[in-house]
Amino acid sequence: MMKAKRMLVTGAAGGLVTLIRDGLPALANELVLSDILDMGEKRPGETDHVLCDLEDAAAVADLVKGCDVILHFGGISRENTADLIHRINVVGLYNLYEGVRAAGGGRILFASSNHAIGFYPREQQLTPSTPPRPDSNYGVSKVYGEALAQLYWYKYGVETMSVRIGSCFEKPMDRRMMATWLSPGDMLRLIARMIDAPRLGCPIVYGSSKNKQQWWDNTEVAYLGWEPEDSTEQFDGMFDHLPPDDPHDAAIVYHGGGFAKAGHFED
Ligand code: NAI
Ligand code: 15L
Repeated sequence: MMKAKRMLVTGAAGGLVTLIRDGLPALANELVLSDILDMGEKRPGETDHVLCDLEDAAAVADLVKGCDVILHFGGISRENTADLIHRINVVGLYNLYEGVRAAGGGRILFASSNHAIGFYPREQQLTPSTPPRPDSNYGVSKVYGEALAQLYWYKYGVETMSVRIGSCFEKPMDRRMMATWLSPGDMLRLIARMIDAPRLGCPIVYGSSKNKQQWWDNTEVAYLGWEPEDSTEQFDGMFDHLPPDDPHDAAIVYHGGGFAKAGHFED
């Protein structure tokens, strides 16, 4: 397995990176963790911790210098005001891509989200080439990120794997997550495939485990060689005590669940 020479991980104080953190040193010779918040004690295999605000273009440009792999998990991770989402997920992401371009490249994992396609009905199985249909301001920012990734690939040759992550938590927290759950182990194995790929290009990949219910079909990106190994089968029955879902409830009809149902954040 190939290792990154110097891997940067943003959003390192967040929930998702916390879950995979101890698996990251095996993927890189040098590992730099970054966030706007404190990341706690440095653990074995972590080369450096850098506090950095994605809004600070000069600091971001410095941060990405010399990194051949960047796992970009930093940012606003759920619905919020249009202003905050714009500042961090739009301008902050642009700062990151511009930094990478100025530094002469680097392979990026962009943590996109199922909320980029959240307004499709669940009865429709989606593929990576399904056009976006976001369910929130947050989802729109992920569509922007996927588009920025395309621009930087086709115009500047910067490779990105945009992962439309389902629900990456220790375990599913509701019935919907029985379909959307991505195990931390499968996330790590996907990162390893991205580092290993001789030629990555700019794919969109759905991030969910080998769950019984499959809403997303990754056949188009089979060249990555990523096969999820975990499944929510181990949690079967976990939500049986809850009342049955109302099939007409918007939170049940759409892929995006509660994000699709919620009203405008600022009303
Ligand atoms: P999180 O909210 O726990 O972590 C995000 C991190 O970004 C936080 O530690 C936060 O301090 C940092 N951050 C926020 N503003 C920043 C700024 N201005 N500068 C630098 N860092 C800043 O979210 P989580 O769950 O860890 O998600 C990580 C990424 O994956 C996010 O981009 C999220 O949108 C995406 N994602 C996560 C999913 C999941 O199931 N956990 C599902 C789909 C997408
Ligand atoms: C996301 O994009 C969020 O970051 C995460 O907190 C979950 O809400 C997840 O989607 C989901 O859809 O379960």
